[in-house]
Amino acid sequence: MKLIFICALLCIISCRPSETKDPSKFKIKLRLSHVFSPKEDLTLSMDKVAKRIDEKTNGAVKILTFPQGQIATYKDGVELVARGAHFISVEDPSYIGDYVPEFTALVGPMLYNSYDEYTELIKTQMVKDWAKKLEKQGIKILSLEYIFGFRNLITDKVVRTPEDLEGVKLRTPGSKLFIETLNAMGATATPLPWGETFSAVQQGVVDGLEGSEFTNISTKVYETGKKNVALTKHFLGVCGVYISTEVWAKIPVKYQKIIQDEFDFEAREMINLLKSKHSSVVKKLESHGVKFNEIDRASFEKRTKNVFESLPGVNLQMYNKIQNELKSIRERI
Ligand code: X3X
Repeated sequence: MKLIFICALLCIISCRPSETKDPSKFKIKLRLSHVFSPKEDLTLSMDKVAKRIDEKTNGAVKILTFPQGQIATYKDGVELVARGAHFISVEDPSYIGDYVPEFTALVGPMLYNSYDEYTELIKTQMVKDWAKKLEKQGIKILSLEYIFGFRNLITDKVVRTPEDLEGVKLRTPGSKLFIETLNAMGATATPLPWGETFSAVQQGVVDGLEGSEFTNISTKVYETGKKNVALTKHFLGVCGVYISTEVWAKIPVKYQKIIQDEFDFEAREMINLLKSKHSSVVKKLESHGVKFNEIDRASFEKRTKNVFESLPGVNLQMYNKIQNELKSIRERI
């Protein structure tokens, strides 16, 4: 908590924009925070976006990137945004779901079969309307598209059914959505920040974790000895990018456009990159001894559907709306 307040104070004191909307006089510094490691694509993407925005605004908009949870992340990062700090939070959409629960439903369990289904869904009027609701709570979405792969279970034992997860402790991020989902799948969810995950796995505090192949390869999860990956694809690993509506309103339109365009452009680049390298990443993981197995999908789907009823503010109506949209998306893509 202390860290959040120091960070908020720093943001308020040192990052005040010049009180002008004249682009030639305007300057702003924004801190961008996430938990990803230096070699992960998301980290590289955020650094590229920050650099290009700096160049294209001739230094007027400086985005200072803080990877690896150096400053506020997860729920705390989103809270800073909602409070109007000069801060950009890059997190799973379930954290903005604390403000508009539809966003938790949007990234609920076992919804998507491909990245494209999700990227088409977020273009719908339904999701645009949710974003407007979120703006009323002080949070503007700059992107919902920073995909980092489907999240699968990574354990010692081979997992095929919910019964195989009985008594298995799995690390998850602290989002209620993740905790409820992993419990519904049959495991015992153990919420921990990413920074504590490796030691928890190595010391046997947890029996495994869940994450994408891209997380596995870039952060060397395979070195923990957890070499069985059950292809549950229970979540699409995705981060949104969030900024305070108040801070956004202070930025001249000319610079807003540059910022928006750069985040949009890089998200598309990252998706294309991930699609093109997924099979080689899988092969590389296999060369490190990682084994992948299919699961009894119907059993996991049956269990996780209840999550759409058990989370605060989330309901089956939202699930059905999403499924309806997905049905028409699947017909046309
Ligand atoms: O809100 C951001 C994501 O949920 C982060 O997921 P997490 O904590 O499992 O971290 C994934 C890693 O790839 C970070 O290095």
